[in-house]
Amino acid sequence: MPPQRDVYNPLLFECAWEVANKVGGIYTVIKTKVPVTVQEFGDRYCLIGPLSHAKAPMEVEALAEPPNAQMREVLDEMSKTGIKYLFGRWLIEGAPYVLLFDLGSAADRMDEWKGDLWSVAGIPSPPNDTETNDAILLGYLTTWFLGALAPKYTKPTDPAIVAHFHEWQAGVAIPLIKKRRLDITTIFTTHATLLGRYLCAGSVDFYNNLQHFDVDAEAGKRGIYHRYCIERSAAHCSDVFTTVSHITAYESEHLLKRKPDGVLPNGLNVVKFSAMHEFQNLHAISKDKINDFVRGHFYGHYDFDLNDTIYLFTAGRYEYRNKGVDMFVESLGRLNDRLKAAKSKTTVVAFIIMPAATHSFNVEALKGQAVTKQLHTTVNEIRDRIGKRIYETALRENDLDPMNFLSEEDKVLLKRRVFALKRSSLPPIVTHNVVNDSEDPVLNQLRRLKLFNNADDRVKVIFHPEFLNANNPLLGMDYEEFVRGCHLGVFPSYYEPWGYTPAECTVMGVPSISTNLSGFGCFMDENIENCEDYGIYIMDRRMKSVEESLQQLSDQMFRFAQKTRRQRINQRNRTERLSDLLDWKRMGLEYMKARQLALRRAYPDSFDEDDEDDFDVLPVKIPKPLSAPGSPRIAGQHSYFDDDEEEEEEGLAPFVSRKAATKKIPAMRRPSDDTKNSQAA
Ligand code: G6P
Ligand code: 1S3
Repeated sequence: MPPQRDVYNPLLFECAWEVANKVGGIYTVIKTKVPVTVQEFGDRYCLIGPLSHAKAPMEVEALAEPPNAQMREVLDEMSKTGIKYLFGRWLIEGAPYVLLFDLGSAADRMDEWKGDLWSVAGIPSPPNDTETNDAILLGYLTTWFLGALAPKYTKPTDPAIVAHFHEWQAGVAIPLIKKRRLDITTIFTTHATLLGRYLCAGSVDFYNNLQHFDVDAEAGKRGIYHRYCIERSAAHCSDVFTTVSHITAYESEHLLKRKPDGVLPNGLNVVKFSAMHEFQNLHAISKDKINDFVRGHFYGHYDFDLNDTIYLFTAGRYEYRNKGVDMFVESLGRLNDRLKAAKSKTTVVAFIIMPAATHSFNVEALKGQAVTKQLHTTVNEIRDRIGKRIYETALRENDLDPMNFLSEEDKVLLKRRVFALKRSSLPPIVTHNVVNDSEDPVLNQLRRLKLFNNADDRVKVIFHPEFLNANNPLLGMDYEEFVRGCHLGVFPSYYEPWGYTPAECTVMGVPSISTNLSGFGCFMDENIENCEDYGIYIMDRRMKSVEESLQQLSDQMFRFAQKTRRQRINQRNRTERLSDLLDWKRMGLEYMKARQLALRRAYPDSFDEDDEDDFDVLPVKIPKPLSAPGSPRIAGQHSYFDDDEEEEEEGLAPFVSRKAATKKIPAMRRPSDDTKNSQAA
């Protein structure tokens, strides 16, 4: 008979490599989700991860001991055997408990644990893969901790334990928990598949061949068979297996050979401004800062009107093909041709923010900022001097001759500054000295397309091969500030399980282009009719040829570039109103459902009979949308956990669920960009 536990007040442990340890997107998932999870679990929630001695001191406040006696006892026992850890509060909104294991303190057990992993789960581990070694240490330490904790809760009134693991690096614990039959219910969420990422980065027609890959052989060829085994066993041994989008669910079904039980889309912690126009003001303020940078970067060639300039950008990890940078650059070339042919006065400045290996900033880029800064300072000084002269003269004389106010010295000074603005070269297309300049795919493509920032180019390009931060001497803005100042984010990804970049744009009221191969793009398409009205452009990379997709992308950018300021303002207002859709207050419901399912599978007898009927709407109601009057309404929420036998029988619906298609945010009543009724007017 299955054990009985208090399934209404369980303990929740969430384990990931990126707990208090920023590496990539999973950090954002976990960190932004914490407030809603803490709201639900309070002190019954604890995150588990590896201890990074470099990052943890900035992120975690150490506590003398854990709050409950059971955890204290277990950690004391572990500590006596030499295991080191940091227990404390993660200093983020919600301040959850975190338990970070010092993997080095368990390194002497590595060989024993590797042998055990092979004998209990058949998972091999080569000697020199540090990432896998670390994953094994984290997995064994976590299982040790949870395995010692679980027997301390054995009464039917004791809380059940839910352990939620993210990605293969945290996944080793799952087969161990299963093999050791620990009284813990497990959830595994994968945010991508190892094989999917590798295969897509090559030149494979991935989505049309998903069913046909010889997965073991493909993993072997790429030297990741052992990692693949960890990922696959975590998927198969978990009580509930989930991923972040339908498209990755489809991929997981074929590459990991288990159809996910549910989809847990990524949310954001949406902070609403009290006044609607506030985010528009922030756009204007941030855009001014980008304008300053652009003035400097294009010094000597600053012959375009910033009032008629729009800023496009793409950003993320430098995965040239997976993140669709190849498509972006190619379509910039086409956009340039089209704007020129249309004799457009609009200038497009396109930023590519992706870190590559560099030897710091290049001199030309730095010089541009320096000479314009000098000019600015000189102009301000002269302005002050002229102000004083006018004041003095006006007090004494009736006849003011403005020609007299600029002194000869000031004229000379000004001329010197203006001469410094002359340059023989074109404004650089890259801000840094790239280590592999001649092999860099972005630079090579820009060169091939002759996008050199010539005077007659309507599309100017700036490749910034470093993530942004406010202390950067060139573009001294943090990422959020930069995004707010831009007009359109472009993310034509080929492999993108979710895609936080367009989601972040949306909550900041910045329109974006994503694709129907990204989790975000599919999610928005499922939930909104006429996405484009809301500033959500979705490029078709699934049903169209590469050429057709490129054409569509350059059409979308061209249409956007033709919008008037008023139309852009209207569109931003609509985009921003979609933020409720992406708020964890709503997205978090899917996590609740995953936990409910895990608890029901492990402790079916612990649920009240009456609960059974509620399963379809597990477990709580969708909170009221917070949007301002006139905002789009969320008509319903599709849940992957909805009990739909028909769909179950048919297999996983590829990408878009039939159900979801019927529950969309309605199309705009006024789809045209009518300028008269603008809310921002
Ligand atoms: C915001 C500001 C306006 C400004 C506009 C510029 O809406 O509140 O004052 O005129 O941005 O928009 P644009 O799309 O031209 O950057
Ligand atoms: C993954 O990070 P990535 O950029 O390698 O996880 C993210 C969080 O779930 C997701 O947004 C992204 O699409 C995945 O690819």
